[in-house]
Amino acid sequence: MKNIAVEKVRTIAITGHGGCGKTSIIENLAFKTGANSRLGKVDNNTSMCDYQEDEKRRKITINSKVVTIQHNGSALFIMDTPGYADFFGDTLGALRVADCTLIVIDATAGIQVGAMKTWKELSKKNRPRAIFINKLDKDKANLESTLSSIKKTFGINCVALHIPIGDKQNFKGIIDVISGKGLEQADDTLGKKVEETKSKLIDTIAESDDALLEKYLGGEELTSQEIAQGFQKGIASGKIVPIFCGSADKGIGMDELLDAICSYFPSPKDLGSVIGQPEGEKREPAKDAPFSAFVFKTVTDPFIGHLTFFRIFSGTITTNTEIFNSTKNQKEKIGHISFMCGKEQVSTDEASAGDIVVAPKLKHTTINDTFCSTAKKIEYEAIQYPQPTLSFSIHSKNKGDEEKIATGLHKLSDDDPTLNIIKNIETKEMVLSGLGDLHIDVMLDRLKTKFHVEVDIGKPKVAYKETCRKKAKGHEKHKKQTGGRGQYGEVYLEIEPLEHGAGFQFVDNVVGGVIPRGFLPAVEKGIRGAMEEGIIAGYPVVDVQASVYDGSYHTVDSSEIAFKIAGSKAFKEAFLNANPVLLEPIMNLEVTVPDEFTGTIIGDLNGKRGRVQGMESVANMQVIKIQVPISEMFTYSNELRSMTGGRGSFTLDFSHYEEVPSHLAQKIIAEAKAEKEAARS
Ligand SMILES: Nc1nc2c(ncn2[C@@H]2O[C@H](COP(=O)(O)OP(=O)(O)OP(=O)(O)O)[C@@H](O)[C@H]2O)c(=O)[nH]1
Ligand SMILES: [Mg+2]
Repeated sequence: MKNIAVEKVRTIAITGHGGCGKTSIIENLAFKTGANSRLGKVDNNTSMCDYQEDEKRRKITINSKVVTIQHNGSALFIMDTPGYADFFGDTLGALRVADCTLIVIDATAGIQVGAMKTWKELSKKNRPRAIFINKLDKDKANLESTLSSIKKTFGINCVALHIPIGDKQNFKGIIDVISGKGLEQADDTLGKKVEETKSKLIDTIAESDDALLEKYLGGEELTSQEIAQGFQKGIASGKIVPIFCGSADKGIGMDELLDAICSYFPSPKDLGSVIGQPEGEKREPAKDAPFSAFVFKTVTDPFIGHLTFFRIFSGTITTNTEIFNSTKNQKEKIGHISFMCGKEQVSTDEASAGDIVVAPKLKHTTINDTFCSTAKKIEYEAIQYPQPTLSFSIHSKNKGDEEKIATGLHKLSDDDPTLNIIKNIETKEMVLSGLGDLHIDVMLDRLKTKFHVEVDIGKPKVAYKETCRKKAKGHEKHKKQTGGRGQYGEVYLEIEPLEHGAGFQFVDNVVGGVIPRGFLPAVEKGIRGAMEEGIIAGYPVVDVQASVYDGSYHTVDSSEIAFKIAGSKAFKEAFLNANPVLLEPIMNLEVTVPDEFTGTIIGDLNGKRGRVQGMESVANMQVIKIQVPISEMFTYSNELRSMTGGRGSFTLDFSHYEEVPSHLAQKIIAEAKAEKEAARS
């Protein structure tokens, strides 16, 4: 940001389980710093973040938002993220560009799946994070048990910086153990607690830095400057995770959180140079470095048009400049740039390292693209989005709307990589896949309100996948002579299984020019087409390698289409011989029920092929953690309601793919065949 040094920029994602209070916290921060003139509330639809009609109606965050705040000479780019697993795609985008993530935990519910998920994601690369324990004003709030489960689950390097004065209805303030702010309100007992917490914090700070530890063990006291610097360094390196607390509803702990963000959260400078591709390329987070940025979000809206959100990693950009999209290998003209504040855009003529900005009407850019200067190219690592797990067939309510539906859904999926639309060539059916039924429901709602078309949805379908378990060979000679020019292409190939998640690899093992190089892309296209359509049950094929090792061509009759067909058929033959299997999505299910229902719930889930992973008791409730195939879960909300008289709740979250037991696979394959036959007749 102009006139603000990179050292004073903070880019923060706020994450956590659905309903823990993320949006409410941001509303407080925006109000306290004057970014919003009034205090927005989710409950009465005045939130600046949850501004979309469906967010107001459902009272949840569906898409991430950026709120740009200035406070005491610092620039804060705060990202609100959705807590529901169904919208995790947008959360991943925010995590990718945040320098630090604040994970919010509801003190009445403890650590829930939403918090766990972000933690795991950030742990992969030891990224900086902090924790905020919210809702301390509520009767059921339990700070002590929340703190101990944080230490048990996340580790002892999670240390409290803030401790509350009073609790529940009497919760009235916060003490900052480093600065001692708020201490004047503490009685003796609380004063002792502050001392203990401070000493634990200093122990952790000392342990995170060799030089400090040496001094500390030598019996010397650390100076306040050493404590502050050690704390900041420890957070930046992921060695220390500070814990804050408060109540977004009562506005307690918010000023202290703001101050801590500015004082201790890492700036882009603290995290050092940003690594990209080709190997060895990196950029310094400085305003005068070559420009580079990463696109983590796009929004297409009939009212605001098309906006591209990007985080600048290095350099400075001004309006009306040409930049280079290194992922697409295309130039882009940046006309306007703005900072975002909920839905409001605040134009700027300049933005620089650390900033998150938007640009309208870009022609070639999509999510996951890198921008850089034309003179110095770099490409940053893409966000790995989860695969959709739940699919529905959809049909137009009004005849003739099919084209409009396809266009609308494609536009929605451009902004949401976890939404997939496939038209099944065999059955002519359109299949929409997403991360859960809420995701699909919201998207179909948007199709209606934004694109004015309605669809009927069929039965839920599991997003099965096909793969193979052994090597096998396939051959096809495609030869046709129908009048004039004929068609000729012959392909020999061998397929073999790849590790889970590897996707597809095409290998060219052709020697002696038996298939001219120019025809190999057509062979690959044919194989990819066959994989997309599926072979044993119409589900996409994954994790295989196909190597073409022989074939033949004809100087006159060979064409791309002939090789495409030969490639597709040879692949199908090989796949059928390679011990094909079906894979199904397995979900992490967490069911929270009063103690007395535990036996019933576990019994029921055993019958659903569930595998218990663990149990935890929170107050008088049991949290049962279990892995279960998604195909068993479609009617679970109704079942749980009737088993517990409405006293149970659950969350469902994708875990991994696993092979479908063969007796069930046979049934699925037979059903797919019958469906195909029915579509043909
Ligand atoms: N009593 C109390 N209620 C709170 C507090 N913070 C949030 N709430 C309420 O909890 C509900 C959820 O708050 P949100 O801010 O929408 O939570 P969120 O984490 O943004 O939810 P999602 O975006 O849907 O994941 C709302 O009814 C809030 O008023 C708090 O500190 N105390
Ligand atoms: Mg929210």
